[in-house]
Formats: sequence, C-alpha cells, structure tokens
Amino acid sequence: MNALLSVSDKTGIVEFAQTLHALGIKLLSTGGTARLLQEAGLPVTEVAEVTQFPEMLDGRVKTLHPKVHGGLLARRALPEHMAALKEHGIDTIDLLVVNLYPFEATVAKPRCTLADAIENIDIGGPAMVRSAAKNWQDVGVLTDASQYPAVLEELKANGKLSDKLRFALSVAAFNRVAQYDGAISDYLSSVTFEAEQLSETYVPQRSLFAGQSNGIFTKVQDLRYGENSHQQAALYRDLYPAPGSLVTGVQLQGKELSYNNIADADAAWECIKTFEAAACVIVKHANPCGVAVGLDALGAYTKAFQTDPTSAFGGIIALNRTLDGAAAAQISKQFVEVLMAPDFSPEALEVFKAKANVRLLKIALPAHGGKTDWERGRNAMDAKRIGSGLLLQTADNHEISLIDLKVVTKKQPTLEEMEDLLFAWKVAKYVKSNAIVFCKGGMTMGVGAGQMSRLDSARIASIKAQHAGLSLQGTAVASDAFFPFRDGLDVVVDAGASCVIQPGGSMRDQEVIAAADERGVAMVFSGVRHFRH
Ligand code: 93A
Repeated sequence: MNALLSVSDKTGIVEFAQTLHALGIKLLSTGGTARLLQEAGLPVTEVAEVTQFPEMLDGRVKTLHPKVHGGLLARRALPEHMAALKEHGIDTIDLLVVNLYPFEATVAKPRCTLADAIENIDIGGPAMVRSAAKNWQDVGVLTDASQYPAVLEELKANGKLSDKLRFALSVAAFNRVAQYDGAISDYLSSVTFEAEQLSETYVPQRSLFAGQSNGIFTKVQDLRYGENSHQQAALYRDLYPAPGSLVTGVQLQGKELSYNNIADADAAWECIKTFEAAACVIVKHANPCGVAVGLDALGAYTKAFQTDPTSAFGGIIALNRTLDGAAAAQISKQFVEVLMAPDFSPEALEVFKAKANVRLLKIALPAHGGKTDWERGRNAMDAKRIGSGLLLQTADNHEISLIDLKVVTKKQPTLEEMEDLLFAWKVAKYVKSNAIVFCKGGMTMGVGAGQMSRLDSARIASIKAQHAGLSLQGTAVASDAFFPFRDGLDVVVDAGASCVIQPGGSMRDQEVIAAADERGVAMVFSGVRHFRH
C-alpha cells in the first residue's frame, strides 16, 4: 500500500507516519512534510522523485502531475485502468493525507496583504483531495488530524479501510474543499478592487457585506431536534469564533444541549458579557426574566431571581464570576436547565454532582478593553432568515455612557437614578421589542417583553412586579423605543416609576415630555433605539 502525505498543519503527522511505516505502508511526501519525516528517521520517497519533476514556481507546482493523479484516480477494479497505469509506470496511491494551506487563518489576521492571501490559496492540495475523494472505493483520504486515530485503528485491525470509513472520509473531504473554496470566495468578494492592490504590501479594504457563503461556518454537531421535535437541527460556529462567545465554551456536565437551550444560553451570555460588576442574567424563552448586579455571584443571583421567581423556573442562568459553593447551593434550590460561568469552584461542582442533568458550561469572558468587535467577543454581523432570503445587518453593538444622555424634563434624575437608568437601558437592549424594563438598586423589578403594543409591555411589566411582590415605587424605567403617545408613560408612572430613559424622536416628544413634567418625573433621551425582534 502507498500513502502520500502532504500537510501544512503538521500536528501528529510524524506519529501517524510512524505507525503507517510499522504497518508496512510505503510513504510518499512533498518537500516540507518529507523533510520532517526524514528527520524522524522514516524512509520517505519525495513526490519529485516519483514525477521526475522538481517542485517548481516556489512550490506552486508540486503534485500536479499524472503520476500523482493517475495513482489516485485509477479504478482498481477496471483492467483497462490498471493497464494504463502499468503502461505509464504509475503506482497506485491508496491513502492520501492532505491538509491545505492555511488560507482561513491567514485572512483572519488583521493586517493580511492581498498578496499573502493569494499565496495561501492551495491548488495542488484540493486537486489531490478531490481525486482521492472521487475514487473513494479505492482510496482513503484524510483532510484533518482528528481523523488519524480512526484510520489507524482500522488499518491495524484489518490491514485496510472499510467501505464505510472511506465513504465517510470522502464526504468529509468534499465538505472541507467546499468550505475552503467558500472562504476564498468570501474573502475575494469582500475586496474592492483598487490599483494599489498590485503592490505586494497592499492591505485591501474589505466590505462587511460582500461574500457571506457557508464558507465562514463550520459544523459543530447535529442536534437531537430543532425548536420543536419534528424539526431537524444542527449547530454551526464561525471558523474563527470570537473569544468569549458561547461556542467557545466547554460543557462540564449535564444532558446534551438542545436547540432551545443553545439559543437561550446565547441570549443570556451575550447580555452578561456587557457587565463589568458581578452580575447574573436569567433567561426564559430568549428574554431576560431577571438581571442584577451584586457584590458577588450569590448576591447577583439572589437579586436576579427575585425579579420573577415563577419564570426563573427551568431558566438558563449566566454569571460573569466564578460560581462558588455558596452561589451553587442557592441556585441548586431552583430548577435550572443551563448554568454558565467563566469558572466553577470545586465546591460548586460538588453541589451539582448530585444534579447530573444540569448542564454546566464553562466559558471564558472576553477581555475588557479589546479594540475590535472580535476582541471584545462581539459579532460584527447579524442574520435573520426570511422566506427565500436572508436579512443581514451589522450587529447592535451600540453602548451609551452618561455623556450621551440628555435630560429633557424639569426634574433632573439623581445620581442613583442615573445609575438605575443606565442599568435598565443595558438590560432593555436584550429584551424583545416592545421592551419595558423597571429597575432599582441594580436589579430588574419588572420586565415586559415582546408585545405588539408598548402600552401592553408597560402593563405586563408592572403586573409581573406585583406578582413577585416587588414595589415599583421610585423605579427607573427603560423603553427600547420612543413612547408614541403619553399613555405608556402614564402607565409606568402610575406603577411608581420616578424616572424614564427612552430614545426620543417621536412626533409627539413634546406631548410626552409635558406629561413627564406634569407627573413630576425625570426623563432622559438616549438618542438610540434598541429594537430586537
Ligand atoms: O502550491 S500548491 O497549490 N501546488 C501543489 O502542487 C501542491 N501539492 C501539495 N500546494 C500544494 N500542496 C500543499 O502543500 C498541500 O495541500 C499541503 O498543504 C502543503 C504541504 O507542503 P510541504 O509538504 O512542502 O510542507
């Protein structure tokens, strides 16, 4: 049996080749890979020796040769194919191990030049992978180091690969090539052509919206089902996920995550990432039903839970501090589906050992102070599927600070009220529209989400507070979009609010400001809307 090894990522290749050699398989290889194997003392034949052609054009032409592709493509069962090989002195290649030039990693670097990107487009590698994958009945093709163990296991056991494994490898190979070409097409489509690009050092301007093929995603796993049990589903992640995003997390225990678990966990995690102080977010059906900051994990959780203990049942909980024993003991008293934190203390893990179904996810938080969206763990783009189409937009990454706020009423908010307003505004961004959020003392006191009328959201938020036994006297209220009429404002003031934050910008702003003055409450305009649908 002959194996051709040609890899850019050389992880595990020496050990893999050593086992192939021990199994009596003959090794062929390209320049860099051959050198590495020779250094490890393995007998290797260079492809250049087989083709009787040196690697040329800076390695652009190494394996593009009939002696390679004939050996990969010949059908062993067809006498005329085998006769042709014999006539031209070509040996079969029965195992192909290739991973491609690192195009995706190269263009992910912020200062990548166009020349560098283009040099990293692999031609010979995908050509060989396609030849081998097409001829899957006769050739095993490996495109990733993660496949080495399964292949070695079968070779050791049976001296050859099963049809099932060769077919699976072929499918994986075509997936890899499709993904690779997708990444190249995405990258090149995003470049706007300018004359300077002819220079070797040119770093192209890239449009966010050009090229969004599936090349930018990689499959993580199939899910048991989708939003409902009759729907099929799978999880994909960005090829280069931002640090601190949900998909970089590790599950420490618990049942397999479901589609809804992942969607809700993401909503909770995206919200918790925006807090620097110890905070807790509890999510149900994609909306926060309790958010709070506190002195520590326990303090934040206790407050967040108080907002709406009924809805918190079976909720998804995110913390931005290590989950310690005390917080774990408290949380374990409620039914929780998923619990996320940057770390878990041994005591906390001990508490949840007894609750084996609870899914614990350990996710590193992005570093505060990162410059780019990516470094700060935020998506640049947001997508929504519509019938036969896709809506794309840049993500809602807008954040406000005190200086952005404009007080529009006679009454000024106190410092404490200002803090509550900013907190409420932060939370409202993660509540589905129409969002009305009552807050006080760094915790949500009533959340009205996803109603078709702002008035109903305001009513629901205050009813929920009543049910939870919370008083809304002196609360701060955030409204994700402007009040179109004064009625919504009247509802929140009737409920006890003393100050309000909203974008402003309605035709009837003056009417709403006059109402706030009349009711003696403070109102600030943020100047930005946070619709979330
Ligand atoms: O420049 S290429 O597109 N031309 C080729 O003929 C060719 N053959 C293999 N790139 C080619 N390769 C790639 O070289 C492989 O896909 C692999 O990524 C890499 C391994 O080179 P080396 O063994 O010299 O490190």
